[in-house]
Amino acid sequence: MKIDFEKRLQELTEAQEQLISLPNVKEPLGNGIFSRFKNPVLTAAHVPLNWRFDLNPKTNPYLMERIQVNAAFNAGAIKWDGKYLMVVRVEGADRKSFFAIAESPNGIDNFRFWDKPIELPQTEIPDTNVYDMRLTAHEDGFVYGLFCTERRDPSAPEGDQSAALAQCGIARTKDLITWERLADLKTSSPQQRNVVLHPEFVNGKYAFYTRPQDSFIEAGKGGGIAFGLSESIENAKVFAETILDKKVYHTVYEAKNGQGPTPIKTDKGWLHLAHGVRNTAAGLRYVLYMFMTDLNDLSKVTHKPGGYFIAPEGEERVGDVSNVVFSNGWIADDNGKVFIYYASSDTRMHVASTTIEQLIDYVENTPEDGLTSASSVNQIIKLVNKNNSVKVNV
Ligand code: M1P
Repeated sequence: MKIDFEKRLQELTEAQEQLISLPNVKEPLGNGIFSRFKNPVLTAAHVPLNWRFDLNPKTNPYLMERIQVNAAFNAGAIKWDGKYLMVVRVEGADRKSFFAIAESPNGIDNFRFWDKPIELPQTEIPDTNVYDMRLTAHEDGFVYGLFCTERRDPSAPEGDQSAALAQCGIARTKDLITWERLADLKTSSPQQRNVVLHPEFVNGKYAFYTRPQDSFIEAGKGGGIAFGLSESIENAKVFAETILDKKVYHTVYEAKNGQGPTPIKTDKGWLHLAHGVRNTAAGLRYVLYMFMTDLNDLSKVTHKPGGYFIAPEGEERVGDVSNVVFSNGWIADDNGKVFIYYASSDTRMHVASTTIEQLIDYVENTPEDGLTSASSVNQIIKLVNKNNSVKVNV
């Protein structure tokens, strides 16, 4: 049976155009810290049709998807030539992820992919899978993309086809089109994920946030966000990793945590966004939390609100890996606005907006985790008493 090729192509094109150009709107009210937006900013359905379909009726008479895309998530972000860019983790139906840039004029909707995905050069040992790029515009003049490179564990027995080795891959660019691949980061940890490059030199050295981990999934004894320095970026080595934010019993980061995007410099300190993981009967739950580090001592946490900053909500809770929010990209705009790009359930991208001022207020004035129920009650009673002592007109 023949299909009307032209008609189907037109319908597919119109449906995608409608999705991409849908205006995004802020969710009303919110928590005063940030605002969510109604629509995801990027999904697998945003991926260009000519990456997925053979558009020749002779070789694809049914206009089938020849290359299927499973998800678009965990994007790095940067403002570039006045546009808001995400370097998206696009995952095919074959489970392989790759990087592709999507651009928006306003940061909240109309994200369109560039013509082609990024062609990432390989090291001597090819990557099996790459994901979760963090972008850092470094003061040395390059934009660096640090990402997880995953390969099968060469020491795993033949019967074990899921043992993987995760390490930090490093690439750099000056135009976001041509990327130069550098050697993978060397550390003393058997596995590394969620590694981020600090944007400034520290004592003339490159500074890294790392996440030493014992095995592919478990952070184990190495758990926590660490900080370390490297003389060189071309052959980066961090052998002294100081844990600056560790996992802690009965918190939202008790199982593991990881640095999110590159920290943002403010006059009060460096703002950090990170993810925290805890285990539940329903599996791992990933939330986002924040902290601030000292301007002069980057390994010193000066403020850390208790609990989560963003947790999965509504449809965000469902996807390929449910109950997950993850962020590796945010953009601090010139006017003090901040766009936080976060993925839900390893499936799609969302945006939340706030300001530097609000984030500083949040990290400075939210009570720390008191680590016991009694201390949580105490914090509420203190707030009630404070409120009782002032006359509030509502
Ligand atoms: O599936 C949730 C996340 O799991 C990993 O994060 P972490 O290393 O902290 O466990 C990453 O693979 C990430 O891509 C993924 O979103």
